[in-house]
Amino acid sequence: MLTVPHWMSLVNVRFIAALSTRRQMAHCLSVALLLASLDSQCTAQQPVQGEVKQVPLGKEIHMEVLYLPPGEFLMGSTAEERAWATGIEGGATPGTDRESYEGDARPVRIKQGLWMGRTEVSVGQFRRFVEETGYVTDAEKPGGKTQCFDPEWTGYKLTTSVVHPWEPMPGKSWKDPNWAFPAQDHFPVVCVSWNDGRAFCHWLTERERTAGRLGKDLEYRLPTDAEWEYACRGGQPRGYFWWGNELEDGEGRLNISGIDLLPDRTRTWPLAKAPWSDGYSFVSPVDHYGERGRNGFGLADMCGGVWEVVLDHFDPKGGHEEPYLVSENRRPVCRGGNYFDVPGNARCAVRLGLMSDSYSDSRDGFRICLGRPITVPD
Ligand SMILES: [Ca+2]
Repeated sequence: MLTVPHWMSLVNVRFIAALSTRRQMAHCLSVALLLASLDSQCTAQQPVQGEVKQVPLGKEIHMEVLYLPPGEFLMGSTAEERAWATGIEGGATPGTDRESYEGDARPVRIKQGLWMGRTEVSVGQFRRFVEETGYVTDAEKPGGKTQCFDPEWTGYKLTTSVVHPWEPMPGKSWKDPNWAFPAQDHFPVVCVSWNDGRAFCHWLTERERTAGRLGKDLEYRLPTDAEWEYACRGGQPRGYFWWGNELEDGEGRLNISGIDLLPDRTRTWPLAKAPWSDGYSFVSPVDHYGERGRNGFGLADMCGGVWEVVLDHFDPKGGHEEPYLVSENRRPVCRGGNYFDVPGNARCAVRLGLMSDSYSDSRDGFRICLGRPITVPD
């Protein structure tokens, strides 16, 4: 006797009963079995949370992306969290608009699963892109500049004026971000703009399609503002950080402004800071903190490390569920805080707008994702 697939119980029984011949009945059942078999194949191919895909970039350099299922989270922050950010532990400057850019916590749905880069794109990975394409970043173009640390900086003089240590510099780039130490392949790439990040993603998409490993239903791109925050929270609906609200529990998990001496100096970053050493005053290698530095989705350095430029443009009222892309006054959003930031500025909800699509900085890098294609206006 033929076993009727489970889903057949959903089929209109009267329709089956009304079939006039055994032949029609047999045809109906064979179609049903074919559909059931296709369905089970789809189920077998459906990735599961945390599944890892290794993406070869050539010359034995790889990139890891992890699968994030669809889900819902609370995007933004509460008044209580924003007060913490500018308080004694958070250390962010009070009285600015900055925290308001997060918007009040509201439910946001990620409707389609996506694959997210385990780490920020590294110098070694970005080098593969430049080697294959000859790409010239915005900072390297004629007249280009990138914001770098000024080695002459003597620290804030808070009673007289605030002089920041970051200066637009010509002749500096991802190849030489003006560190006081040599750039290394396992550091996150910095001094790259939104344009540069998108160019990397375009290259990777074309490379994977040419190799026959990628169809038209997905593309490598920058994550959207909402996808980034969903990824950062690592499956927790909300919290100041992906591990929760306790700053102390962040020890050994991330690189922010801690009690690390600046190279060749007897001082640390000034102002409020994490009360422990994270081992680095500037960038640390990607995924340096191992399992303890990975969130519930297995993603490393979501908070701290370097700012991550995302696909959306900046709306000061808060991030959007669907990509927010404009044609004029384009200011890409960056997320997650950086090695120089105080804890209050490296929370999951923090978002800032960069000056332009071509702006770059030695505190800013990017992370890629593999997700549904999104059209960006010129
Ligand atoms: Ca980061």
